[in-house]
Amino acid sequence: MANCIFCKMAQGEIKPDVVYEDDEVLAFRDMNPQAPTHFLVIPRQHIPTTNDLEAGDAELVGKLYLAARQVAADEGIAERGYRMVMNCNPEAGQSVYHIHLHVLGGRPMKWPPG
Ligand code: DGP
Repeated sequence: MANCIFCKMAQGEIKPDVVYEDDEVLAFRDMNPQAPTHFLVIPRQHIPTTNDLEAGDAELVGKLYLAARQVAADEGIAERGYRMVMNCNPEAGQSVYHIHLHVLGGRPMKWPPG
Protein backbone atom coordinates (compact mmCIF):
# COMPACT_ATOMS: atom_id res chain seq x y z
CA MET A 1 0.00 0.00 0.00
CA ALA A 2 1.56 3.26 -1.21
CA ASN A 3 0.59 5.43 1.76
CA CYS A 4 1.13 2.92 4.53
CA ILE A 5 4.04 3.77 6.85
CA PHE A 6 4.36 0.18 8.05
CA CYS A 7 4.48 -1.10 4.44
CA LYS A 8 7.34 1.33 3.86
CA MET A 9 9.15 -0.20 6.83
CA ALA A 10 8.35 -3.72 5.68
CA GLN A 11 9.83 -2.92 2.26
CA GLY A 12 12.93 -1.20 3.67
CA GLU A 13 12.02 2.30 2.43
CA ILE A 14 11.92 3.59 6.02
CA LYS A 15 14.27 2.08 8.58
CA PRO A 16 12.89 1.73 12.11
CA ASP A 17 14.87 0.35 15.07
CA VAL A 18 14.46 -3.31 14.13
CA VAL A 19 14.54 -5.98 16.84
CA TYR A 20 13.53 -8.97 14.68
CA GLU A 21 12.92 -9.72 11.03
CA ASP A 22 12.35 -12.60 8.66
CA ASP A 23 10.69 -13.05 5.28
CA GLU A 24 7.19 -12.48 6.62
CA VAL A 25 7.53 -10.58 9.89
CA LEU A 26 9.21 -7.38 11.07
CA ALA A 27 9.47 -6.16 14.68
CA PHE A 28 10.73 -2.73 15.70
CA ARG A 29 10.67 -0.34 18.65
CA ASP A 30 7.62 1.89 18.98
CA MET A 31 8.47 5.57 18.40
CA ASN A 32 6.18 6.55 21.29
CA PRO A 33 6.91 3.90 23.93
CA GLN A 34 4.32 3.34 26.65
CA ALA A 35 6.59 1.12 28.76
CA PRO A 36 10.35 0.64 29.20
CA THR A 37 10.13 -2.04 26.52
CA HIS A 38 7.61 -1.41 23.75
CA PHE A 39 7.96 -2.91 20.31
CA LEU A 40 5.57 -3.65 17.44
CA VAL A 41 5.38 -6.86 15.44
CA ILE A 42 3.93 -6.57 11.94
CA PRO A 43 3.41 -8.82 8.95
CA ARG A 44 5.19 -7.59 5.83
CA GLN A 45 1.89 -8.20 4.04
CA HIS A 46 -0.56 -5.30 4.23
CA ILE A 47 -3.62 -6.26 6.28
CA PRO A 48 -5.47 -3.13 7.49
CA THR A 49 -7.23 -4.43 10.60
CA THR A 50 -7.92 -7.69 12.39
CA ASN A 51 -11.38 -7.53 10.78
CA ASP A 52 -9.63 -8.20 7.46
CA LEU A 53 -7.96 -11.43 8.60
CA GLU A 54 -8.93 -14.56 6.71
CA ALA A 55 -8.60 -18.25 7.55
CA GLY A 56 -5.50 -18.43 5.35
CA ASP A 57 -3.77 -15.87 7.57
CA ALA A 58 -3.80 -18.15 10.62
CA GLU A 59 -0.18 -19.24 10.23
CA LEU A 60 0.99 -15.68 9.67
CA VAL A 61 -0.79 -14.47 12.82
CA GLY A 62 0.85 -17.30 14.73
CA LYS A 63 4.23 -16.14 13.45
CA LEU A 64 3.60 -12.65 14.85
CA TYR A 65 3.16 -14.17 18.31
CA LEU A 66 6.20 -16.43 17.96
CA ALA A 67 8.33 -13.45 16.94
CA ALA A 68 6.94 -11.49 19.91
CA ARG A 69 7.85 -14.35 22.25
CA GLN A 70 11.38 -14.46 20.86
CA VAL A 71 11.97 -10.72 21.19
CA ALA A 72 10.42 -10.66 24.68
CA ALA A 73 12.98 -13.28 25.70
CA ASP A 74 15.80 -11.38 24.00
CA GLU A 75 14.75 -8.18 25.77
CA GLY A 76 14.72 -9.91 29.16
CA ILE A 77 11.02 -9.37 29.94
CA ALA A 78 9.73 -12.91 29.35
CA GLU A 79 9.91 -14.10 32.94
CA ARG A 80 8.65 -10.89 34.58
CA GLY A 81 5.78 -10.68 32.11
CA TYR A 82 4.62 -8.55 29.23
CA ARG A 83 1.41 -7.54 27.52
CA MET A 84 0.48 -8.10 23.88
CA VAL A 85 -2.25 -5.93 22.34
CA MET A 86 -3.62 -5.56 18.84
CA ASN A 87 -5.96 -2.57 18.53
CA CYS A 88 -8.76 -2.70 15.96
CA ASN A 89 -10.47 0.42 14.61
CA PRO A 90 -11.08 3.82 16.27
CA GLU A 91 -12.67 2.86 19.59
CA ALA A 92 -9.69 0.65 20.38
CA GLY A 93 -7.31 3.44 19.44
CA GLN A 94 -5.92 2.03 16.19
CA SER A 95 -4.01 4.80 14.40
CA VAL A 96 -1.98 2.86 11.83
CA TYR A 97 -4.10 0.71 9.54
CA HIS A 98 -1.65 -2.16 9.02
CA ILE A 99 -2.10 -4.75 11.75
CA HIS A 100 0.53 -4.67 14.47
CA LEU A 101 1.00 -6.46 17.75
CA HIS A 102 2.10 -4.15 20.57
CA VAL A 103 4.41 -5.85 23.05
CA LEU A 104 4.89 -3.92 26.29
CA GLY A 105 6.95 -4.81 29.34
CA GLY A 106 9.42 -3.66 31.93
CA ARG A 107 6.85 -2.27 34.36
CA PRO A 108 3.74 -3.57 36.16
CA MET A 109 0.59 -3.35 34.00
CA LYS A 110 -2.89 -2.39 35.15
CA TRP A 111 -6.12 -4.16 34.26
CA PRO A 112 -8.53 -3.29 32.76
CA PRO A 113 -6.69 -1.12 30.22
CA GLY A 114 -8.07 2.37 29.63
P1 DGP B 1 -2.05 1.91 17.23
O1 DGP B 1 -2.50 3.15 17.94
O2 DGP B 1 -2.44 0.64 17.93
O3 DGP B 1 -2.40 1.93 15.76
O4 DGP B 1 -0.46 1.96 17.33
C1 DGP B 1 0.36 2.57 16.39
C2 DGP B 1 1.72 2.65 17.01
O5 DGP B 1 2.65 2.86 15.97
C3 DGP B 1 1.89 3.81 18.00
O6 DGP B 1 2.22 3.28 19.28
C4 DGP B 1 3.04 4.62 17.44
C5 DGP B 1 3.67 3.70 16.42
N1 DGP B 1 4.19 4.37 15.26
C6 DGP B 1 3.49 5.11 14.38
N2 DGP B 1 4.30 5.58 13.42
C7 DGP B 1 5.54 5.09 13.68
C8 DGP B 1 6.80 5.24 13.06
O7 DGP B 1 6.97 5.90 12.04
N3 DGP B 1 7.86 4.60 13.65
C9 DGP B 1 7.72 3.84 14.79
N4 DGP B 1 8.81 3.26 15.27
N5 DGP B 1 6.53 3.70 15.40
C10 DGP B 1 5.47 4.31 14.86
